[in-house]
Parts: sequence; structure tokens; C-alpha cells
Amino acid sequence: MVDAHLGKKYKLASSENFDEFMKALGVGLVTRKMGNAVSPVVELTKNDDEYTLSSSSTFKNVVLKFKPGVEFDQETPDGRKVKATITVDGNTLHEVQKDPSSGKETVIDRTFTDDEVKMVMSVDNITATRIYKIQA
Ligand code: ACD
Repeated sequence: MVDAHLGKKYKLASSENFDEFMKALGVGLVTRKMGNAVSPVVELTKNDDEYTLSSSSTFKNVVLKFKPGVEFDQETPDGRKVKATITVDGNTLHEVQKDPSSGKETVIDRTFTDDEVKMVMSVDNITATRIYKIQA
């Protein structure tokens, strides 16, 4: 259950194919450089039945407040406004982002364990994998 990992902080340790993933979303060069350069810290917390997933970095801070299965408005780090739904499947947060202006659908899975959060994201046929490691 993902709730076993509430309040833990995980920092980006490795990133694979993230530049290609951002290109597929149409993210411009300058934002891609920032996205590739930063090592965000993620933390999941929960208040009653609402989760908060925060990602902090020197470039952007993103705070997602959601109830499982309930669609919400989200602004992505590259400034697109999308409709997002996050469901909880065991240790995994499964997010689907729909971008009404491009019609693109992005899927992001975040799997929490004691040691790490494995983030696998895909759009079109491009997949990126980012591993966040627990902070001491
Ligand atoms: C992460 C990256 C999550 C990215 C997933 C979807 C957003 C789409 C495109 C990213 C565009 C720009 C990337 C800029 C910064 C990335 C990290 C900022 C997080 C605070 O959460 O690992």
C-alpha cells in the first residue's frame, strides 16, 4: 500500500530518455535543459482522503492535490494545462494526463518502495524512466 511511504523524501538519482520524452511533448530547448539539469525531491502526504504529491527543485515546484480517481486540473512543469486523474494501485500511483490543446495523453506510473520511487512515463511511443532514491 502506497500509504506505507507517506512522509518520506526521495531525490532523483537517475534518469533515462527524459529528453526524448520532453521532445515528444513539444517542450522547448531551454525548458528541456532545465528539466534535464535538476534533481527534484518528491514527497507524498495525505490528509483524510486527499493526497498531496510534491516535487521540489530549483527550477519548479509542483504540488498535486488529488483524490484517487477524481479528475483535476494540473499545470505541468513546462506550463501546459492538462486534465489529470491519479489512481492508486497497491504501491503505484497511476496518472493519466490529457492535454486538450494537443490531444496527447501522457501516462506516469510512480511505484513507491522503502528504497526508491520508480517513475515510468510515456507519451506517444516514447518512454522515460526516472529513479528517485530515499533521502537519508
Ligand atoms: C519528474 C518529471 C515529471 C515530468 C512529467 C510530466 C511533465 C511533462 C514534461 C516535463 C517538462 C519539463 C520538465 C521540467 C522539470 C522536470 C522536473 C520538475 C519537477 C519539480 O517529476 O521527475
